[in-house]
Amino acid sequence: MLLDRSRATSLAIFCKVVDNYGDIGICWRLARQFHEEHGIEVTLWVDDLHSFRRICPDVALNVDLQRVDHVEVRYWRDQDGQFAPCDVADIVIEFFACDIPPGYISAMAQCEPRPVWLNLEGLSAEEWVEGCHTLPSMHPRLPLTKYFFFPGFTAKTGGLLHESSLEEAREQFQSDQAGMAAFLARFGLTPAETASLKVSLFCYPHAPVPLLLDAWQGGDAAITCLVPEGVASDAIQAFLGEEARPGAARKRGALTVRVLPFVAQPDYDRLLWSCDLNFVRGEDSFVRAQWAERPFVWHIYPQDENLHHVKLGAFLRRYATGVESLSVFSRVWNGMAPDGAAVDPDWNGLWTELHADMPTMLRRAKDWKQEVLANGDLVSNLLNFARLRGSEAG
Ligand code: TRH
Repeated sequence: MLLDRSRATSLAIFCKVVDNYGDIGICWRLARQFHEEHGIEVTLWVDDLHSFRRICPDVALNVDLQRVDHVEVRYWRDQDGQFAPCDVADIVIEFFACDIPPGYISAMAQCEPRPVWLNLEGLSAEEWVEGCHTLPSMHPRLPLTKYFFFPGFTAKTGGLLHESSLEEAREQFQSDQAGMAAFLARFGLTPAETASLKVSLFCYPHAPVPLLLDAWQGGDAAITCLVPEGVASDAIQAFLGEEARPGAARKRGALTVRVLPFVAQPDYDRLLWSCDLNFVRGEDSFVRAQWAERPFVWHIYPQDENLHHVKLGAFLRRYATGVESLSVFSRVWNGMAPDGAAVDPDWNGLWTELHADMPTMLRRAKDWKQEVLANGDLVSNLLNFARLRGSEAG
């Protein structure tokens, strides 16, 4: 019986965890959304169940095959040579150009019709992305074509991961002050901390956290900084004067620092929705902060030869229009001198400017969200593309 790939009903995602939680964080969101919103049978191949379990505590370790939230999760270790055409999904996604098992590729080549094979790339606001989005690449030996699929911020890209139920959930949460206070109280926040300016802090270890904490401590505004365990540990430990474990907290001057446990993904969204300002990093928390409709500052994942500075600049040119203080603050936060010159940043000044611009940042956050959501969501865009390619092949 010939399969009809234009009505694709199954999908495989291959995820290699290079670092941290973003790779699996994104793949897990993709997997759930394909199933929940489009009824697709999803198999998620992942090579690191420990990272996965941090963001999704239902995941069991050292299990080859498990079902989590209706997604088949396969522990990807050495399964090459074990694949037949019947194992191949209608749509195959390799995440961030990870090399999927050669045996799976051979099985794909034996399928009739062939699956739609996509390489889902990393997110960037750079202009070249539009020219590369959906470009095909022929396999050198086998009758297979792989397509590059780029998430992005414009209509000529694949858009961003965004669940259809997200807006309603966020609006409901943010309009329920008592519920939000109860959520924060779970982490030990006192009423005074809940009433203060709440900042969540998620960044890489090289961020200049001690300097920012100094500025906050000596400032006028009461600030509560919520830091997930394991983030900026040295700086947080120095501030606390004790180990930065969940529950640890200390007030100095205007600043209270409180260490939070690393929570499951849905609670991390709620944390972003609860705070007045979010410091986020990488790719996935960066996108979630955009959906929170709250001001945010991005710590970008570092790359060789400071390539990430180019990416940061590209994003700020699109996002920080009309909010110069955010642009300057973000560059300095990421180790980038504002005009390419070496600077000894004045963190009090940077913070004062950013703080004063927070109402403008809030308005920008709302407008930006409407702008990027007009491009559709990544999962729907990807499925439409795959089904179109599938109908051409069939
Ligand atoms: O963890 P990251 O640094 O991941 C990075 C980036 O994705 C980067 O682009 C990639 O190349 C590199 O990994 C390999 O930051 P990111 O992308 O924000 O992912 C964090 C994930 O962790 C995200 O899904 C949110 C989730 N999270 C929780 O579930 N609970 C928490 O308490 C926190 C702080 C995060």
